[in-house]
Amino acid sequence: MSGTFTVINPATAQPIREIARAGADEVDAAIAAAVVAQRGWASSAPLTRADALRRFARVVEEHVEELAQLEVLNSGHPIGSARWEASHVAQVLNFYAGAPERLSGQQIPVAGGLDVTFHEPYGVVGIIVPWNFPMTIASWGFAPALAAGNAVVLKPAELTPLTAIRLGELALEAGLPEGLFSVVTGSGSVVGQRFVSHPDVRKVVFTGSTEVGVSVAAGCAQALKPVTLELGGKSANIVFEDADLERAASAAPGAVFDNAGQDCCARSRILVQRSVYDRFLELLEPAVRGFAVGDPTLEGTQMGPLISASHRSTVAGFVDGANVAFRGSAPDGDGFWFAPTVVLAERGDRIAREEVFGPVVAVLPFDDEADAVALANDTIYGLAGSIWTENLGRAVRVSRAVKSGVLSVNSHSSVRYWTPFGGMKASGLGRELGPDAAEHFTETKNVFFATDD
Ligand code: TXE
Repeated sequence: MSGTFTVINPATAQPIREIARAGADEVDAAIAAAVVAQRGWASSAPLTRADALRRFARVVEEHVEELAQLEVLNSGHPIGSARWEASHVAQVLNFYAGAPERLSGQQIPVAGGLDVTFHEPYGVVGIIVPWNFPMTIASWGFAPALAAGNAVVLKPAELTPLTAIRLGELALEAGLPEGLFSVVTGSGSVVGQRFVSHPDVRKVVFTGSTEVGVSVAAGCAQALKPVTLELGGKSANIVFEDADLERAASAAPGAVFDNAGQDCCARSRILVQRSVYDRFLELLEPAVRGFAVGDPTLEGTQMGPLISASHRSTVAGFVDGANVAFRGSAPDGDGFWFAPTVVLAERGDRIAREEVFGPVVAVLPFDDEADAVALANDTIYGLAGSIWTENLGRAVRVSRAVKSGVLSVNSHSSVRYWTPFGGMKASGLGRELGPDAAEHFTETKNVFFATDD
């Protein structure tokens, strides 16, 4: 071990626990154990793997409240959101528990024999997770990876390791073989990098900043190892003049302030057609002021604190000098609080282009449909987005024209575990979740059996 690090409750700024900082030797030991466990796991019957994942899902279900309380403590997520997240992990496990028996190959017509394909697991998969949704993002990787016959080594973010550690313990309680799913705590530059460089880790899944994602991808390229990247976003919430403005305005705060804006899918740019711009802002203001920010342990809380003091300074830096239209409220006690903030922005402003990852939204006017599409696409990112209109043809045209991986019309939904999720452009590579995710953790093997004597 290379010492420990302290985990802090972001709502109180108080230390919670010391966590071991793994060195390269511990990472290598976890990978070696994973190699051994994976052989047995991959050769077990599909039903055996399915049953094991269903048991894991059941054990997680039985611990939803405990996991949720841990997430409130470690990440400051409101208790209602944290319960949803813990239940979501169980649902993701249940969904991919159906995969082992469904990973069918093909039989392809050939002359002189029989040609079949197999979906072979990679072996050991390394999953690197950020601090914003510690449990859910981890499960999007480990559930389909395990279902496809891989072993998993998981690295949580230093700021938020507690639920991942607990999930590792619950996997063992559920009867998953020792070493099959290991949680290794420590720094990105040691543990995460070792996943990238270790020859026995055959695929890497990374969620985090675009900058680190690019370096992880470069390392994986050196080792010729596939990588899935879920990176940043600057998603547009496009409100046309023919939209139901009341609904659009009342839904807008949740779409950006949920998880205090620390959400890769946050609709952090609201683009409003100029003819309804003033009216929309009038409707938005009470919705923002009414957003319940406070103690995350309380049932009615909609938004908790930011994750750390240093992240709060970064977020505050975006608002310095910006044209703030109005703000919601936040507690002033200890903890990394930041009030929801609405900024009137110009195209080209830093606040309109860069990911803030905090409860700050930039509102910009647009002229017509073509202008809305151009403005929505005027970003290096392409993760999510929403389109508010009562015109069906426009909804179809604009949703095809916006270059984002996950769009929603007259709603802000982004994540359903049974539909694909992921970004275009600088928002990432590859897709998670949905019907094909387990297959993404396999390589196709083609075998020709000669039948002619
Ligand atoms: O991310 P990092 P951070 C954005 C967001 C946020 C900023 C920084 O704007 O403010 O990134 O967040 C591990 N090799 N997003 O610092 O550094 C690290 O330990 C391998 C957006 O948390 O990218 C952690 O487990 N791994 C994003 C994970 O990578 C490394 C979500 C993410 O850390 C590593 C998170 C390395 N060299 C942040 N360096 C979104 N949009 O969802 C670090 N890590």
